[in-house]
Amino acid sequence: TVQDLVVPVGVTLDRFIMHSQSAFPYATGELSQLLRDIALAGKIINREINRAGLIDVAGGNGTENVQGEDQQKLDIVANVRFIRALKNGGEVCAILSEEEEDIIHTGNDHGKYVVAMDPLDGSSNIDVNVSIGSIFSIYRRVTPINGPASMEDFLQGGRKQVAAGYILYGSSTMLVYSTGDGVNGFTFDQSLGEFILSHKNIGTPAEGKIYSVNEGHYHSYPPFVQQYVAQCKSRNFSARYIGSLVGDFHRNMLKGGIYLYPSTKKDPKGKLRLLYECYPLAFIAEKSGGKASDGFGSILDIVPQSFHQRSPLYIGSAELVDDVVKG
Ligand code: AHM
Ligand code: MG
Repeated sequence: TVQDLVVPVGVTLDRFIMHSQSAFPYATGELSQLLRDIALAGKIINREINRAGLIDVAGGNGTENVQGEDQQKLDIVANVRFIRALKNGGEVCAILSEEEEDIIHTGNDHGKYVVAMDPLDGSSNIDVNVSIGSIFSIYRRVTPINGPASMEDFLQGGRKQVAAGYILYGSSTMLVYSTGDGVNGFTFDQSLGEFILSHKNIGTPAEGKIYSVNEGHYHSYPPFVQQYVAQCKSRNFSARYIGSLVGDFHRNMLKGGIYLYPSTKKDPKGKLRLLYECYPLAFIAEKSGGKASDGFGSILDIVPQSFHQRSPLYIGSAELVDDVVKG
């Protein structure tokens, strides 16, 4: 398996992917190429984010950037960059994005994969220089090759993901992903322009002392969540909430903790989107030894109905998620 390979910390993402592929003698390399395309999109978005504060400054000379494109908000920029990287890569026949109502056909009808993504998550943090992330979820298509992809390719359910992950634009930029066999994290080395394996085979602590929830909405949460939050306080947990799912999830995965986005009176089904926020992070959580629940069962077992459907999310260290769900 991938985890049995002797790949030392410090190798580049490309080398890691090459090694991983050699562990599966029949792998054709298309998924590997797709992961490289996503890494490329991450690098490009990282570059845009890094000079985000200067966009208005540069915009003073006109409304177009150097490529002659209109200056746009970062989430739109990220969406365009992601789609372009996946189109050019050739492995993906269709994309579902938080930014667009319908699926986007890439024109690569021979592509074997579809990708659901949130190109830039953490909207309240985008314009204020706080951590944000990109999230992606990959399926092997079920519709016949050489024809157009359709809805059923995206509504296969969380257990059918062949790979999922995220890019965190934080104090450093990281790509974290799993192809189903362990979770690995790569830190972007700006000077080399490469993602470097820095967090090998990540395992989530079974317990933890951090809880991440928007407590401003406390009075609008269901009673079992209110009780759990009260329990966190009586156990002297630390409250940590960035308001960027990727950042909050990543911290809790490494340190031990739980992230909660319950149903509220305003959003009875929760706020987060099942296909490109909950599923991919639930996949990473489970593959790193953690759990993800909607309050009833595993997020990955929810049968999807529509592209942009929402779900409550309780995710992180296994024992903490169990505590919420047991009530
Ligand atoms: P977005 O897709 O509009 O960015 O919303 C998702 C984000 C998550 O990253 C974050 O955890 C959550 O919304 C924060 O919501 P709230 O401001 O209600 O606490
Ligand atoms: Mg989002």
